[in-house]
Amino acid sequence: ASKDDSVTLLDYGAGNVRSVRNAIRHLGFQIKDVQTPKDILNARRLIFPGVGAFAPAMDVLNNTGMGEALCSYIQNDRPFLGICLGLQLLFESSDENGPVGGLGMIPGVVGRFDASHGFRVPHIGWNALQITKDSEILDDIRNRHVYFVHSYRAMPSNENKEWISSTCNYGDEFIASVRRGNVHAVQFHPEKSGGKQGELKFSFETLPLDLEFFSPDNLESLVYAVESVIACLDVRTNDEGDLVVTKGDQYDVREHAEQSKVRNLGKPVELAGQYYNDGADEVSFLNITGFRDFPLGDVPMLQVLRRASENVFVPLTVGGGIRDFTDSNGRYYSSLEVASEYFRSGADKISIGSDAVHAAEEYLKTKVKTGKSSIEQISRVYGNQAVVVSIDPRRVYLNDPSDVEFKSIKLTKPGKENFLVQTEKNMPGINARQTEFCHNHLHPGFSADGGLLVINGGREGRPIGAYELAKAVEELGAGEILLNCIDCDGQGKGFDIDLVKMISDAVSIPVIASSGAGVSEHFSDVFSKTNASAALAAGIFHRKEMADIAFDQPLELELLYCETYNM
Ligand code: 1PR
Repeated sequence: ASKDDSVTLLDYGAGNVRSVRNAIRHLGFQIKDVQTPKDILNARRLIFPGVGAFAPAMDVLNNTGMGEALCSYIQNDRPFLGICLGLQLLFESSDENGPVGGLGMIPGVVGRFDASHGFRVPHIGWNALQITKDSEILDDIRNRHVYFVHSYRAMPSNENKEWISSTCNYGDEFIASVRRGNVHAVQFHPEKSGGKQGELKFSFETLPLDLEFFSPDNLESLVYAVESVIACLDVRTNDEGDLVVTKGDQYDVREHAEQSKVRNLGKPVELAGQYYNDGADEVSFLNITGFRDFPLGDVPMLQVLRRASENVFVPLTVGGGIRDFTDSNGRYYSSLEVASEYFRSGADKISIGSDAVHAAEEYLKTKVKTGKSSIEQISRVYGNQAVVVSIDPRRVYLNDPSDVEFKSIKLTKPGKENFLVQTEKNMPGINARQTEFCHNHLHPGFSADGGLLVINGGREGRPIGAYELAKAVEELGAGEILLNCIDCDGQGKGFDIDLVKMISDAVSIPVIASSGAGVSEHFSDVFSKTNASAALAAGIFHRKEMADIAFDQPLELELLYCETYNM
């Protein structure tokens, strides 16, 4: 493609189109933004990376006249690529907060995945396609997996079969891509399907342009796991005022020597790029002091995201400080506004920690969904799949499970090494009442994992169990749970299998196991013994061990993929 070729992008401002922008620019194309419906009609080729939920997207298309322009553009068989919601909107209607009418170009209703098949909803992660029709854009995808993130899907039927170019199986067989003439749309994210399989060449001649988003040179890497390995960067401002990647031991990020300085492991953008190149399936940034600083005031964090998304072509999650906030001038920001800024800066998903605990406590107390919590507000606009809840549980040992009202579990490996009772000394900020609680209930057999949830980076304990919290946030609309474990964090001794099992069995949304990875077996262990969908690690990456182990041992994980996926 020649450099003066341009691509028109329909970005209605609802979310992260940055990754698509970056991928297009990466190829040397210029982007023209749609400002008016006329720009659609005049486009030489149009990309529509629909983001967010169906109803708000249709509202924008209807209210601006862009929907009408889009229909006539497509009816005239002009070069078009829809991505994700950009595919779904072509159908007649969607059940997402609906029924809501769509553009009506393709017969069919977009419905929610049926969780009763035992598959977790949303469908987040890598999957293979069954290609049913020749389509240049799929040429390079034939033998590899691509990245999906969605709760709703369109199903093949007699009425729409002439459109379908590939399907995918996730409990149901659903439409992965459509093609008619010059009109293409895909449910997966080509711009996020890089990573350890090598880069994805997304040939798109009819546009006509060659979207070589990525170029695969290592076919060996096609053998890989459906479970994702996520590299996590805990980010905070150090005492000198620089935004640095840090990493704690059981959430304590200060050096023990060197006058208690915040550990500085490097620059966030550089490290994210490095972990992407090493083959991470996803990258997460957690702004660990976001609870006390206003994240929109934290411009460097937004810049980190913007810059990271220029070179990282796998999903990016960002967390820290997502809550309603009033700044020093009295200006009120809703959690939705805070999240929107993160999405605009390059996040594909946002992660809520402390505020989710408050929302769950309120919900468990009143049993009323007010629609006002951050989880509800953000998932309504951006979809459940964009909302991760990060849980920070700390073990509490019990004499008897009936000592607490929370669900507790019997440890599979009780023993001396498990008596990691936190005291105020090694866990600053846990208040006296809770410390006493731990001592009084110390017993070898039982652990109420997450009997106390902590918020504000471990500085405040809350009396709610990890199990109760997970169930509540699922009901409120979270699409994924990031399950940390303070006791295991930074220890390198393996994930808390008992905890991960309890939570991943309790909910039907995907659970990311986090904290404790030290060697590659820890990943296969957590995938084989629990229903975790992904595993997140930090220290192992920082110690530069990861590139040599988990990513380069796909075969072991492939077996797990067969076992767990072909249920
Ligand atoms: O509460 O919405 O502002 O979000 C704050 C976020 O920051 C939460 O997701 C919370 O988990 C996180 N956080 C707060 N304080 C710390 C800390 O370390 N002092 N870090 C912290 C959480 C946990 C994982 C870590 C894994 C894997 N870090 O992200 O990376 O435990 O580590 P490992 O593989 O080295 O064992 P809010």
